[in-house]
Amino acid sequence: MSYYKIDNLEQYFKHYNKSVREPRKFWGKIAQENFTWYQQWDKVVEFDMIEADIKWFTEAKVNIVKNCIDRHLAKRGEKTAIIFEPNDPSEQSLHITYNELHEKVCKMANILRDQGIKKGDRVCIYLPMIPELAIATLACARIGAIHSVVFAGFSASAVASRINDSECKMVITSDGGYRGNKTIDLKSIVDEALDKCTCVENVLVVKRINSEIYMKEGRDQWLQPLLDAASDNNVAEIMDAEDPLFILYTSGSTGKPKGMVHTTAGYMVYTAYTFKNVFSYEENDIFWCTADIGWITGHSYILYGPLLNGATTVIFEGVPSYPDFSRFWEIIEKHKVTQFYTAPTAIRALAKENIEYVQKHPLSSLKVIGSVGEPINEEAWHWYNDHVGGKRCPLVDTWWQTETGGILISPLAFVTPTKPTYASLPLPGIQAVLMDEKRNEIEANQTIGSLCIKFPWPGIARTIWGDHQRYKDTYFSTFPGKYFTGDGALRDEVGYYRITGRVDDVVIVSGHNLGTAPIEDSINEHPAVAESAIVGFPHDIKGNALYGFVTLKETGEYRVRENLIKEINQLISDHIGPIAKLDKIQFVSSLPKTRSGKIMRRILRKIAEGDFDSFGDTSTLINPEIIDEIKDNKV
Ligand code: 7RM
Repeated sequence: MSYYKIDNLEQYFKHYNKSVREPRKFWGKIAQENFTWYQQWDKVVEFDMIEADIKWFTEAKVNIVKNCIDRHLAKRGEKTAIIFEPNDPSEQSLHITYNELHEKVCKMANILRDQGIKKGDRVCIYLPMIPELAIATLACARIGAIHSVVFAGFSASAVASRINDSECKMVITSDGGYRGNKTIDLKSIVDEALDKCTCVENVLVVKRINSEIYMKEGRDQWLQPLLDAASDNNVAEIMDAEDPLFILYTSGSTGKPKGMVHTTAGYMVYTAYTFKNVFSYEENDIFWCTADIGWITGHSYILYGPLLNGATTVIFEGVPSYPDFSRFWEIIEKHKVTQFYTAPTAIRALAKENIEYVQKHPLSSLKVIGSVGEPINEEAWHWYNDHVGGKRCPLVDTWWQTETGGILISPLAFVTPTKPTYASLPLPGIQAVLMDEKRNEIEANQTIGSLCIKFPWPGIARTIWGDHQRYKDTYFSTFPGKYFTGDGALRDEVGYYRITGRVDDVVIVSGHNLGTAPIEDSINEHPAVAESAIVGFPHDIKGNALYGFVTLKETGEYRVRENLIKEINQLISDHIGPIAKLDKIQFVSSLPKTRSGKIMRRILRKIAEGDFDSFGDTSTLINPEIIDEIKDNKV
């Protein structure tokens, strides 16, 4: 019997139970039967959940790109691997076959080696959603270089800190990119970032928008001439199962972004398995995930998961609103997309527009629709289910994190009955538990708790780049011996999970996880600002938006509030990116603080949400009188 594909609910429970009772047999069999290995593993899993040491498939030798591309060539060489849909619908879309992808990745891999990139070196990829982004990423993995893809919306200082943290030797970027009716000047952002970096030796530049750009002598090279001269004959690097595959930065509640490290074999097995089952993938399906490859969702479900299964995956360069709000629906119709995977923020934005945008496109090719990134509210769930899924496609609400590598809790299409706003049941191998404030496991259903996972799964991130202690502290110390997700969840009477949101100080704005601390840090740089506290509040389109409470220094110079608000948002844009700009700013005379000097964000959150009913226990405040002032002047 194969464990790779689950066909019905009864089988799900069978596989789930097997995965708990005999995890080694379960994952060993899946790994053995569905991938190409140079050498078998010694042990399926070894772990210490106190020290946060986790290893899967030790001693095994493998290359993930051989599994994504080469092994499909005999059977699927002429099959489309990637459909590229450009920003502008009048530009031709591209169909890249597995044979062509192989050739392109091999050439790119040879260029990287020629430029001195070796196994274990870090390469920063800062590209728009064009085929070269996929090709560069896979080329790194082919030669064992660790890719660090940075989303092309990040500012120069955010790029610089990511490059420096992992000491990247190379940056791969483009002259620019198209996004709706705008162009973005990626190369100049890289130039500015590199003023603050000494580790980068080479910059390779893809031509996309044909803009005039600065090329630094001895550092920057156009990619095309190198590709023209490159051989397509490339021998993949033989990797250890636990060699790092990539670093992907995610914001935390405090301090600098965390460089989550994913390793080769476990990530490969887990993304392939979850892709296959959650989306019920079958040969000849056309899979479209609208995320950017710069996020984990794009890594796992645009690139690795689909390609490992020999699927056809869509890469879309543009935005849902350009040239108009029918763009997504037009693409589904045009390419006969069978699985469509997007975020609640996009659904809410599109649901606000005229229903004709969606109605004028037959979406009959669709079989499965998916959601990811934040809790999907009931209204959005029904709109998506009724108008996009036509009430006939299962809607899979997939809960997971950058740290988890792949989907952990989700319905399996055509297997798990769906329930609005519920991510439903944990996948096989995922031992989810809810914990109460006393750190005890909650046995009963119909309760809310902190969501933890008590046994490792193959896709879990292994460490934070350069800071294993922080990894341990962040994920394994709150509930010793368990992986703490940072999310709260409710479990219903049949064991379905509903994710309620972050229990720490991260706000999800339009699906982007934003740590409030770094935003506060950048505001506080303004000469007029004394202190600030940022919280999220519910927003129709973005899911959450940011509300900043700011105290000013008593210099009396900054009387023009409008200018101050602009300057504050500019600082945020420069440091983090425009996505982190504040929707509301309120100047206050002081912030509610506890005796130990901690800002009581709980109260600010309530005020920002407009909930003045009860502020809970305020006895530890040194300045309780401030609550009324803040409340009365809410913006
Ligand atoms: C994949 C991704 C992770 C955080 C996570 C949650 C929230 C993600 C859902 C969700 C409710 C969902 N990685 N989240 N998916 N909340 N329902 N289906 O988003 O690292 O960027 O974010 O996102 O809070 O902890 S991420």
